[in-house]
Formats: sequence, C-alpha cells, structure tokens
Amino acid sequence: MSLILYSYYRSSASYRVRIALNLKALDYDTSPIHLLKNGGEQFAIGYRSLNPQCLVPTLVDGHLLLTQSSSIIEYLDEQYPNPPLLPQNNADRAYVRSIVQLIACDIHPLNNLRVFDYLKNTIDYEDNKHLWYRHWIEQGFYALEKHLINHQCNAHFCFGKQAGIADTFLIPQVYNALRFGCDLSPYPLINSIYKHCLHQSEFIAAAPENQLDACTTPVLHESTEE
Ligand SMILES: N[C@@H](CCC(=O)N[C@@H](CS)C(=O)NCC(=O)O)C(=O)O
Repeated sequence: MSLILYSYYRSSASYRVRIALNLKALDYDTSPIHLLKNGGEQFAIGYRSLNPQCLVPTLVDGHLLLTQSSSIIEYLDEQYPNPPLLPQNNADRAYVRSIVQLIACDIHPLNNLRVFDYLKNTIDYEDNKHLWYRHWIEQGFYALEKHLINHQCNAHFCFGKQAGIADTFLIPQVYNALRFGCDLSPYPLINSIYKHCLHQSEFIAAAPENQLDACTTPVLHESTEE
C-alpha cells in the first residue's frame, strides 16, 4: 500500500509524522501543501475535501485518510508495530502521552499560523509576536523539563533508550522555539534530547531543510508560519 503525506516543510505537526515514518522505515510520497502561497494551499477546495480543518498533515494509507498528527502516529504504531513508538507498560504509555499532549494541546495551538493571523488583525502583532511565542514555550518547557527530571530521563530521548512518540513531538517544537529565538538554557534535558536526536538519521531526513518543498526564497510572513 502506498503512503502519501500531505505536508509543509516547516509545519511542526508534519515534521512529527515525518520522524515517525522514518523511525518505522516506511516509504512514503510527499504531497507539498504550501501554507502561504496562493493565499494558503490548505484552503484550496481539493485539499479541503481531504482535510476539512484545512491543516497539515494528512496521511493517506491506501484507501484510508487520516488527520491529526498524534492519531496518525498512533495509527502507524499499531499498523506497523516495529520499532514501537510507545512503551509496553500502561503507566509509561500514559506518561509519554502526557508529553505529547503538553506539546500538542498546550504549546503548539497557541503558536500556529492561524493564531498569528488572528493576532495580526487584532493586536500590535509585529511588536508582540515573539513575546507571545516565548511566553507559551517557557510555560510548556518549564513543566516538561520537570517531568523529564522526575522520570530520570537519560538526556538522549524523552523516555527509554530509543526514540519514541514523545520525541516525534518534542524535536519539531524545539526547532520552532529556536527559530523564534527562545533561550533553551533553562531546560538542559530538553536541549540535550534535541541535540542527540538531531544526529539520528530518521530525524535528519525529516528536518524542514531536507524536504523537497523547502523554500529557499522568502515568502510573505515567512518567519511566522509553523
Ligand atoms: N492538531 C493538529 C495541528 C495541525 C496544525 O496546526 N497544522 C498547522 C501546521 S503545523 C497548519 O496546517 N496550519 C495552517 C493554518 O494555520 O492555516 C495536528 O497535530 O495535526
């Protein structure tokens, strides 16, 4: 069965799924959806019919159409079990899912393109966007660092001795935090996991700059899209 990922190179939600596909060594085709060009290709009728939320990623696996990165990654983990991205033990699974949700529910949605677009139209956005971004990163990373300390994280991966679902969420979020100039020095474990994972081949292949739709020419609002 062929896998098709509708993705934008700088989308951190797409980046999560790319890492998971690479960790599973699954071949897939990328169908780029540019979030800024032509008024945002996510709003085009063709793509909207695949994903009514007009967000990337969307994954097609044969006749199956899947949206929402955490659902996609959990589907991939169940459908293609090796290597596992979630721990076997119930309590450990609950812990890594709490990291996933801390990032996916409590950091990322506040710093997404559509939120920035909304802010741009309602507040003095240009002066405040970095303050806004950093505020939510600091709150989320502060709590995550404490979780990692309490669970005796080994500073290579969020949990255990191999990359898992929590790392597929953390690395794209750190990547974006750095783009926005966030200081990572208060979070040594997060920083160390980021540096370690960045050298793994599955993470390198999933990085925004290594995507076929990676943009070399500046586009309107280039610095703000996720
Ligand atoms: N909860 C969704 C979030 C998806 C999402 O927010 N995607 C962003 C890119 S990272 C997007 O498509 N933004 C387009 C827009 O805001 O118009 C998931 O995890 O898949």
